Amino acid sequence: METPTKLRNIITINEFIRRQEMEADQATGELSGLLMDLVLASKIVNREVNKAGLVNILGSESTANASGETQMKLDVFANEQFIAALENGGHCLAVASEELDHLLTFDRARQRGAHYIVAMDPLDGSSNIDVNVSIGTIFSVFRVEPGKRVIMEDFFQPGRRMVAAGYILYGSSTMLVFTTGQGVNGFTLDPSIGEYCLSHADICIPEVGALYSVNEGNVPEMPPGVVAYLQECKTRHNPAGKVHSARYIGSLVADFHRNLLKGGIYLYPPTQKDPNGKLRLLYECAPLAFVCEQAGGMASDGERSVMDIVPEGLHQRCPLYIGSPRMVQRLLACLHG
Ligand code: AHM
Repeated sequence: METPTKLRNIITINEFIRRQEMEADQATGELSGLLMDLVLASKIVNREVNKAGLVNILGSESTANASGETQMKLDVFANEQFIAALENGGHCLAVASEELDHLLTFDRARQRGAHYIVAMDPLDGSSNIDVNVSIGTIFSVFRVEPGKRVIMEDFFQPGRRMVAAGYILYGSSTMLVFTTGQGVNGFTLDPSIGEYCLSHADICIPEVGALYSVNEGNVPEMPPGVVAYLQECKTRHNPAGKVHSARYIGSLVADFHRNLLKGGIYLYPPTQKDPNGKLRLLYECAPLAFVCEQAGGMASDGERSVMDIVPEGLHQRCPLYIGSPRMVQRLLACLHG
């Protein structure tokens, strides 16, 4: 008789989140509930991303997002799914999204005395959607007073106050990586059972790597210190002691994820066109900075840790240098040297 497939060693994300919650003092289950709402939405988005080439969901939506860029249909879909899951779950008081000018507040969560708010980029790397290249979702979770009528200023908290952050990478497989401040763990979606299973426990970024990720087309517009650092990457005179490889997908989640696992640095410096860089602080830079720091890495805007920046706007931009700590330190030395 054949032995049935053993379930041993499989830890689903539900189980993991439940265990983490049981270990945390005074856990109410609210954060776990909210994370599970994000998990659910990500599975629905994943389903659509996977069949994006097969259905009439590609192409540009005529509306522009809060930053004036043309939205793709899948961006709109992802935005709606995450918002619906967060509203229906009742654990989230308000959402700020790359796709919305203003924040959205949820009455039911307020009546329940919920105390979390979420900032998200529902589908990052949108220019890659119609060419079948990896894209991602990024989220950050902050706490406010229970049942508060949330206003925009409630989102103006530094990354240090984040209670959870993470991303979903829709790539060759779909992964969810998150932190609640107790290290970083990665889960791979097994489509056959529809569950995220723990695949990358306690992720630690290598101290130094030999990958650098940057849009080198912007070099003529970059600060001289960044240009000097990039020059070093092409020699053996750098912390890795070897010539680096350039790897740039143009999907922040995918570029960050690769560097997190293999060791490397991602750079989006200020340019003449975008003096504050291109990326958004609240729902791109800060959540990845939280994940990166928790994995032993560093994230800086060139002056300070991204985690210390207090936002002044929902869609504020911020230069980003993020990845292996010795590489970010070397970049900062070049910037200030
Ligand atoms: P998007 O919101 O239009 O997708 O822009 C965000 C993306 C990031 O995922 C990526 O790292 C960056 O923009 C790439 O920018 P560029 O094309 O200037 O290199």
